[in-house]
Amino acid sequence: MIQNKKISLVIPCRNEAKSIASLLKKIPRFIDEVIVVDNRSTDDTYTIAKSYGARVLKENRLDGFGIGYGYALRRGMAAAKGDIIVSLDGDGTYPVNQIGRAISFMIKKNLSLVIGNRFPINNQAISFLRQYGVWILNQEASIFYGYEFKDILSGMWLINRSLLRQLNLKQGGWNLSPEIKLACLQASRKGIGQFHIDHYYRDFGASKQKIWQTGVNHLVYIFLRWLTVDQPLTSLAQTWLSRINLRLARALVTYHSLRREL
Ligand SMILES: Nc1nc2c(ncn2[C@@H]2O[C@H](COP(=O)(O)OP(=O)(O)OP(=O)(O)O)[C@@H](O)[C@H]2O)c(=O)[nH]1
Ligand SMILES: [Mg+2]
Repeated sequence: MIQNKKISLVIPCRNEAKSIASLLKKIPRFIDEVIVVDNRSTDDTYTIAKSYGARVLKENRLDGFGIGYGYALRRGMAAAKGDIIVSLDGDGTYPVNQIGRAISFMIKKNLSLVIGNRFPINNQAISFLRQYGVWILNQEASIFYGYEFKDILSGMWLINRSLLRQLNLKQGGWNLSPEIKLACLQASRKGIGQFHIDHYYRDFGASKQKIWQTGVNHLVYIFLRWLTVDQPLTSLAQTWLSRINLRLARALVTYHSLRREL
């Protein structure tokens, strides 16, 4: 609990048996609830997380690329009871010890979403290629959405539960990460803040990331989302279409009533 706000932490995990214990040991006391969402792990992630007192949910769904990151996060966030829901990866690369400061920042500025921003990076914990990829996606999102994203792919964010309930999140794979930020932006532009965080090397376990595949997938997702969901012209076109339909319907009714009068 911080300033009367209940805090939930949601951690998506797949085969993180080697890192989850050291992460769970570091969870600060003000976190009221820890939810680990395990997605088809073949190692001891489930048992270890449970033994450290986390509530562990099992999620089986995977997207077309065999990733269940988004499904797991959506499941965990939906189950969370906190007023503020914090999410971060289970591989120990995000700073558990900076959650408290990020929450204070969120409350003080009255924000609904805080994105943990890893850039400029304080060490070389992310390869140059990945940093450049994130930069390109930041630029893309900023051009289309008019908001200067610093880290559109950050795996750490804090969200107000009432804002979360308004979002219609659909992504099951890696795209949940840009989706949640863009959906929040559309719902509450003034309610978004970015908070600089540290980022660490992955100590154990293999990366599940296929960076070229994921990168292109994000690039296409951001553009298509803008074009088909968020772009103002889309809603304008919908309004015009419904007006045209209405007029066509009226024309038919008038035609029939005039014919009857003849
Ligand atoms: N529940 C669930 N979690 C996943 C899945 N894939 C990855 N994760 C978790 O999502 C978080 C981020 O995955 P990572 O593999 O660290 O991806 P990354 O941070 O982009 O890349 P690396 O740190 O280099 O591996 C970690 O906690 C993973 O365990 C999945 O299919 N289901
Ligand atoms: Mg990672």
